[in-house]
Amino acid sequence: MSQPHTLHISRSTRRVLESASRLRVDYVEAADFSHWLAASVNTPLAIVSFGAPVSPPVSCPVITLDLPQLDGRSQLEVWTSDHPVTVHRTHEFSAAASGEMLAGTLQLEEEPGAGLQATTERAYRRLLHHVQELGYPYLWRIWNYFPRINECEQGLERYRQFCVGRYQALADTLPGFPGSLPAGTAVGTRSGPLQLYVLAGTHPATHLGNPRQVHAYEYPVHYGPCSPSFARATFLQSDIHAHLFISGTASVVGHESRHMGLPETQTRETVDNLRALMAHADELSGTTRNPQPSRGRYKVYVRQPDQLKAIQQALSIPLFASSQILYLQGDLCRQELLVEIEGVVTTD
Ligand code: 3EB
Repeated sequence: MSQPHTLHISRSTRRVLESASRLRVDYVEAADFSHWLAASVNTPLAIVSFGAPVSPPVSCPVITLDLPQLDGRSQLEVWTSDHPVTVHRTHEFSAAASGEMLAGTLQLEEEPGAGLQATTERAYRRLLHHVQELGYPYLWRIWNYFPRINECEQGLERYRQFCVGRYQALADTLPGFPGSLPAGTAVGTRSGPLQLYVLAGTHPATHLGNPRQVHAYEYPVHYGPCSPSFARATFLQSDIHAHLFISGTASVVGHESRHMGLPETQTRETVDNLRALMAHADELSGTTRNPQPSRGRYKVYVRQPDQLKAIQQALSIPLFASSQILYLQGDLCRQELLVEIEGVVTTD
């Protein structure tokens, strides 16, 4: 008799047979969340709340940010997967893994006298340790939040201290730095600890620059002793869908802030930056986008609530016609910046 037949499936074939898990992000009215969840075929990976309570309680990471929503609504940002989700938790780190992706959050209180630089370095070292240990070493997208971002402490602005701590941890622990840095956001909250939120994967994604801007990780030293460690966008493609994660984008051309004191003009400059970034991503991925991007979910951070109307006015354009926009009050990393826009554009 012949040996029992064993079917060997190559790794590349298996990748096609076992389709990738589908990542989704939705903005859901907090009051409708129970109904929405009951009707959804997907499982939550992470929920970001801007002050609204999350009911029913979920086992996945919940990140509560003190960034008031400005348009009178109370929405949750809900990340889901269509594959089974496994939750991991230690006292400081909480994560949900699904197939080849993981959503994780790490929060650290600033101990009196420690300094934001040291707190940030510690937070990033631990974050990297956890995602590497769980088998998700590739960073796809990172959000950073902490209070009093423009205040000076121990002779250095807190945002710049944050940049030094982040740089020191990542330059030391992230293979391929700075080319492997993902899309990022750093925004000032009204209160709270240092809060990091990350999407990471078992395989790398593609990180992009913006043709209208200098890489943030190559900013001149004038902006702080260590440059900001993030890419302008990250492109993630699987056999079933593609996401473009767009970093916090502001009225910065080259490396200089433009249009001091003019919220509407800053918004238009920001939109020009977004268009350049999306065109660049299309070029690299070889797709031609329809005049309307497929499905956009944008968060707009507004420094001064009384400038909301002017900013909304500037965003009433066809580019956002098939998108959802969440307006949040947050402080931005340069004193003169009045608005910053980040987003996820998804093509199925
Ligand atoms: C800029 O272009 C605006 O330090 O992680 C945007 C997004 C900005 C992320 C960060 C900073 C960060 O430099 C500021």
